[in-house]
Amino acid sequence: MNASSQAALPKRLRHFVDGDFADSDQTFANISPVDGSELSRVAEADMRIVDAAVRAAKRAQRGPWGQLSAQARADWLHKIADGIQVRFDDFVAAEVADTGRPVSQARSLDVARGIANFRTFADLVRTSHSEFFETSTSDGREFINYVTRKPLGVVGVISPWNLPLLLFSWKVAPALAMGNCVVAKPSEETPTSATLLAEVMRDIGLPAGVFNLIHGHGANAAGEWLTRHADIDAITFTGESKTGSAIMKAVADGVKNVSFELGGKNAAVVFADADFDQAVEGVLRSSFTNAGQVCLCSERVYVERPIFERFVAALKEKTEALEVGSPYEPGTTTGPMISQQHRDKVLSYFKLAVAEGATVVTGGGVPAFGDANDNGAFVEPTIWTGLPDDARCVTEEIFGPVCHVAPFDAEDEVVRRVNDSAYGLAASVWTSNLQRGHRVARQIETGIVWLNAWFERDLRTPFGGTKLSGFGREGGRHSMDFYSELTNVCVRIA
Ligand code: NAD
Ligand code: 6OD
Repeated sequence: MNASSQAALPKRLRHFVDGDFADSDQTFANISPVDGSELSRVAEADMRIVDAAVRAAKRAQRGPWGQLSAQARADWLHKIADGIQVRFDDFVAAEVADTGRPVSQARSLDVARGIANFRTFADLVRTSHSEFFETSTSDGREFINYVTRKPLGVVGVISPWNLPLLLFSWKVAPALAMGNCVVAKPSEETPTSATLLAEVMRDIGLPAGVFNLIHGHGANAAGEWLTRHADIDAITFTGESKTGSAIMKAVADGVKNVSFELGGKNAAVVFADADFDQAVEGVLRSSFTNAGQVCLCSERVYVERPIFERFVAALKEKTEALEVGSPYEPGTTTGPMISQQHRDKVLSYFKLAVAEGATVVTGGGVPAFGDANDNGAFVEPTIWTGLPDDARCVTEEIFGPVCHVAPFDAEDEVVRRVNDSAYGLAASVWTSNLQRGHRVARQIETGIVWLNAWFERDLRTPFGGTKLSGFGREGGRHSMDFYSELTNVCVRIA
């Protein structure tokens, strides 16, 4: 894949409402984070478009989609997955162009997971079963109780830029599988793969109104208007914790269902008995995958003191071997920040770390290329040591290719330090002592703990966070629970 693969991507990105593409007079630029060029113009939804999308979704939900059997909905989800598979390379080109991530990552993670999300929820809904109870009373009457699932209605999906198709489809797929219709807004930074998905929906003939796409910004724009729309029955959101808080306020009056996957300040813990090379490789991945722009990335690394110096030296060597640059250059491992604005935020933490007293082990600056990539949003992968636990760089989510490595002396001490965080999304623990691994994992206050692993996903498991990292769980039956209402039917039989 090279820069010319972008040529096949649409230059005007439009909404998809009631089965048709719809434009807006107002547009905004979709800017390449690789070289600052304009990739496309994107329609900016006004209130009228948001309203039309919600009304179309409601009609479809009360009409054809709401009448379909679970089996028929599952068949549609497989058709969507097939449609993505057919245009696999276009989706890869979209993710690479919008985000600058390596092609290999877009292929093996982003687009592969987009397909898997639709197939997994198709199979789950097809094979799902319900609860059933036989009930007898003391005066001899008998009943059966069973539980049936109904769709929520119209679900608003709002997603971020860091794993565009993966996170968008992670919510659209189960919402549709459970019989809801959807109005979905991708991040304004990464609008292309969602537009291709709308093309797939059109091309496979998905009934009009079942899937609606609106483009636009968040606060006081399409995102917020979606959350405030009276006919939206639930909001499922992935993004920053402070946006989650704003959405929670916006939906409060309507008492709408919400599911939130929010920010993190995740820890990696390396015990001295860990397989050293595996732990270094694991922390390299968990800190620098997607240039640190994965909500699960570890920005806090705690290493048991006997191996601390050796670990920092090994991590430094591997970090300096990362190839930062354009995804269109062979060998690139690490792309840019999503935007100049986000790069400014990350660079402000690079400056703050020094002011807070950090030792910069490696990185801390901006790479120079001597070509158009100097207009991109690149930063150097960075490692710090020497900060106190209450430094802002150790407590606040940065969302860039950066980690702070600190020594620890005892198991209970490191558990306390890991848990001393406003966030609770994920952690990874590296040890060859399995008893300790289980013991520590059970004490960590996060939604997921990986033992000798990182970002390995089984889509049937609950995914979500505690504290500022979120509200509710999605994945497997947890998604089925969120995207449906349960009704108990109680039948007198004797
Ligand atoms: P963001 O919160 O700025 O934006 C996410 C989406 O919300 C965008 O589509 C945006 O337009 C919209 N939005 C913004 N303000 C809104 C408002 N007031 N009302 C309605 N919609 C609004 O997040 P981001 O910068 O795109 O993504 C990065 C953040 O997402 C990081 O904090 C990261 O940790 C988090 N994240 C969490 C998970 C998870 O699973 N927990 C996954 C990925 C990213
Ligand atoms: O793997 C997932 O299902 C998921 N929601 C990952 C989130 C990654 C955050 O950037």
